[in-house]
Amino acid sequence: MKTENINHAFLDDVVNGAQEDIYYHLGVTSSDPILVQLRGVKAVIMAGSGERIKEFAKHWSQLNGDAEIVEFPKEDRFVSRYTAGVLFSSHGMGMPSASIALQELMRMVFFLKGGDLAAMDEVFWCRVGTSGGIGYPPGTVVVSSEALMADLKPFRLLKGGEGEHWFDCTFPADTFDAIIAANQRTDFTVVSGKTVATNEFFIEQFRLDGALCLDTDETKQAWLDWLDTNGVRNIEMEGAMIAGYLNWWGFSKFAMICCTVINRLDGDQMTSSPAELHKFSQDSGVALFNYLKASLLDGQSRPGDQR
Ligand code: R2B
Ligand code: URA
Repeated sequence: MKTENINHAFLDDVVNGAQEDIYYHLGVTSSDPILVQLRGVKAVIMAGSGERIKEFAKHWSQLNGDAEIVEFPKEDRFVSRYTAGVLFSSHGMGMPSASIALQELMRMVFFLKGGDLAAMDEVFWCRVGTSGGIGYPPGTVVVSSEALMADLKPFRLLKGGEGEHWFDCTFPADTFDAIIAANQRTDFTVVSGKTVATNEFFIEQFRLDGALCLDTDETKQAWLDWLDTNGVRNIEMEGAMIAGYLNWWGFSKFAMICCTVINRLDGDQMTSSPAELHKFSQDSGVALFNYLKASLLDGQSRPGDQR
């Protein structure tokens, strides 16, 4: 862990009880009794939708002998559940929304682990989501090796008038390799590659079907070709920030697993049926749970198992 990048000035007082931390958007505080049950957290799983989080928690509970599911009381911003060592939380859509969820989850993990950096570094983080693929049929699962912004540069934030703060957006290779190894026998294709994370679904993804359109077939194709040539396999809206923040604290195990719901070389609109979309979305969950089973359920693990 990179202790110099952790906000000890605020967080150490939360651990020693001098300061209560209010995880406002998650709807709990560091003195909330429900957090006592979360101290054994081994993994934090994020997904865009709250419904997905509820399904994931139910599934992980079932795989763990119907372990108790702790429900966070507030659900109007994010939905969070904890069961059998895994904290599941939704993050909404886009980097601004997801950054709020992630910062509160990072603060919470610091508190839950009592500021013990070695214990924190044991925690696995993962976003599971959807994406637009480049050159792969819908339903392909992409495990990200690196995430970049729409200009193929890493995630950065504005620092007022002083310029920008840049982040390292690589994903740890050991982790994405282990996820792929745990998914050798699936009925869907799993690949690794770079991901572009945009701040906009239409304009920044060069769609021609937005209410606002700044592009033509030619400029869109040129952008997609440029991404393809640079090893980008899919496009979504959170990965660069997530990798950037987790690298900033120095976590060593984190990943992003996204199914593709469209091949952007074929079009902009989602033409897959609801049943197909459901299967795609289930498959990224299967890929996650195959890894969680292999890494957390020790002797009982059966990598490659399907749900
Ligand atoms: C993928 O899908 C969402 C947009 O439809 C967005 O949250 C993302 O990253
Ligand atoms: N999510 C995105 O951000 N883009 C897509 O094309 C599909 C899902």
